[in-house]
Amino acid sequence: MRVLAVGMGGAGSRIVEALHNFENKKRVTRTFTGLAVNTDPDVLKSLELMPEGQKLFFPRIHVGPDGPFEKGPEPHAVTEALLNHDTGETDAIFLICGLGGSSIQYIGPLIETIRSSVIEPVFGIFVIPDPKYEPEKREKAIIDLKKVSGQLDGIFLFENDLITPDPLTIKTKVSHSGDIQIPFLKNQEPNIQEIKKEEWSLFNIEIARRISVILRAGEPACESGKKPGEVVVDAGDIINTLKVTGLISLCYAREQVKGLKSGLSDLLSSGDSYTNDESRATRIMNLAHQALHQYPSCRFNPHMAEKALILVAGPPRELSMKGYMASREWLNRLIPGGEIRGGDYPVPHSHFVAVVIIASGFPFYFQESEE
Ligand SMILES: Nc1nc2c(ncn2[C@@H]2O[C@H](COP(=O)(O)OP(=O)(O)OP(=O)(O)O)[C@@H](O)[C@H]2O)c(=O)[nH]1
Ligand SMILES: [Mg+2]
Repeated sequence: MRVLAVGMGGAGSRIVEALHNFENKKRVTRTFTGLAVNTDPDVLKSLELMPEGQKLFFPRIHVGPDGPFEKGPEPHAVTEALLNHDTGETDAIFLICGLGGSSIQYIGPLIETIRSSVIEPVFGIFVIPDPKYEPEKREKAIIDLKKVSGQLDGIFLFENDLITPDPLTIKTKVSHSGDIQIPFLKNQEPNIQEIKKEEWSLFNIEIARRISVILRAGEPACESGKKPGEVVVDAGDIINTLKVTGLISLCYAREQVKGLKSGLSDLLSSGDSYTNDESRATRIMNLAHQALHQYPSCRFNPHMAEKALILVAGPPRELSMKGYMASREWLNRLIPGGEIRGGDYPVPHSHFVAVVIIASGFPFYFQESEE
């Protein structure tokens, strides 16, 4: 599935960079091209791995005949820059932004301009501030969300207080950069000042990991030279799941495949699995439960979701049709809307089995209690 994206503001720009890095690392067909748009030149400068041509700076304050006035990114200029990257194969546009900050105000006019130029669906990927660190920003975030929700085809929500950096990512980061502070993993009073570049980057890696896997799974296998799954998920399945009036939670759990070491996977690729079919199926069921109940990207009540898509990814010999079918049936019972899609996504050299569940079409839980 091919996506063009605009990341607006601090969070948006950094998440676009994280997605850009995933895309480059995986070296498959291009699924993601993003622009980082900002009124703060320092944020753009900090995106070391993004190509300069994909960073757009707009001054916040302009000076007119009647004196200085505030004006953010110019929607037509952003749309034009975005469409310069359109290869004619774009399936959707993603707009990425942290709610509660100042950049979300520029998203409304941008959506209108993009919609007047393209027919592809436009989805939001929005971050909600952690209430422990930024209670006021979170309140503003909810107001922001209500303002833009009617304009988009669907909104992925990532609540920062639910994001748990993967222990393996932390290990790698620590070994590369020495001693890093991770306040949210320690029992200490949270302090926004302490969430600095390294910590945001761990959050953004988790967001990018989840988005990136659904984009790659929605790409025809023949294009990347891989074998397709038994039940193929295509871009249409993903887009139909994302097109909802309510919100979208991207739930994700993964487990490292034991006994696999680098290089060994190639030798074993035609061999047997380390586990029997029963335990492979059980592992997938467990991961599906964990994804939905422990690792959703935002809080939601599954009984209020309208649609879902379940994707089982990993080395082919570790996947199990039995596990996939059982998980899908479980999801079907749980989600009364009953519009369930799914499939498997073989990733031959992966060291992980992962289950991704996209649950969509539910109201934000504040609305349930407040309205
Ligand atoms: N996950 C994640 N969240 C972030 C990141 N940066 C900021 N946030 C959150 O997003 C909210 C909005 O922050 P920014 O995106 O920096 O805000 P902005 O739109 O640039 O506006 P300003 O407040 O004027 O800088 C913050 O309150 C944080 O909770 C990031 O890199 N990753
Ligand atoms: Mg900013």
